[in-house]
Amino acid sequence: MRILDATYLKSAPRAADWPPAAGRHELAFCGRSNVGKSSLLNALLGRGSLARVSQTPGRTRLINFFSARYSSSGGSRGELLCADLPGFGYAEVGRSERQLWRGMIEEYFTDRQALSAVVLLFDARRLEDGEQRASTLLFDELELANYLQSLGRPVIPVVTKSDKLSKNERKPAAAVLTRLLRIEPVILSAHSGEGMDDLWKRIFRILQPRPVQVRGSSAASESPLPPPAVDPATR
Ligand SMILES: Nc1nc2c(ncn2[C@@H]2O[C@H](COP(=O)(O)OP(=O)(O)OP(=O)(O)O)[C@@H](O)[C@H]2O)c(=O)[nH]1
Ligand SMILES: [Mg+2]
Repeated sequence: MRILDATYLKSAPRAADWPPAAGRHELAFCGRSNVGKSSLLNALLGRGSLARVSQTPGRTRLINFFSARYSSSGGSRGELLCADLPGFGYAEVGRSERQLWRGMIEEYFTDRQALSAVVLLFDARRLEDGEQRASTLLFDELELANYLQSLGRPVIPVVTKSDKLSKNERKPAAAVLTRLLRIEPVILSAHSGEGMDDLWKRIFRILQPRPVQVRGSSAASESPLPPPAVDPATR
């Protein structure tokens, strides 16, 4: 899997501002504020500072869209879109802003036709102390996973910041999440690069790659292609 180029497209709050998908699949990166969504996106696309990473939680307030052209290990080329979603659970955010977040995210999850998979991030350290503790600490994430599944959106759970756990702690942490979600997560670290290939494999099990759009061709930019197919087996 090789990323040929990756570009920031725009930041958009509502459907009217979303970039046209033009037949491309879209991946969304979603999770608690500061969990590492933007870092994962950068690591996955191999571009250090494409999405803004911050020490300050709640930095990403809008939906940030990116496009990437890739060449798969089999040699086929394609283009996909990525959406870096604003994080939830940031204590400093007031009620009205939280409602804004909810409206923006619900609209995105229900209406974005191109959305083919949601990469949902879980902080490895919240899984360290067993199932019961994790079910409390990760209540919001687990609710969100249920909500996405009720919409028929395929979820790829990711245990991130794995570098914060010892090697012996990683599998048990992932097993806790598997029991809670009944989906096996990918264990990864945006810092060490662990798990990136596994994540790409999971992504491509869901996406059916599309041929590259020819930039500037009227066929690519004007004809609305059918929405990306979703493999029911992966839901
Ligand atoms: N150790 C470690 N730190 C990470 C990893 N991924 C992200 N971080 C750090 O976590 C902090 C937040 O990272 P971001 O990528 O900005 O997180 P985010 O989820 O996009 O945050 P918001 O946009 O504010 O919701 C930064 O200090 C990152 O360097 C990781 O895999 N390992
Ligand atoms: Mg971010």
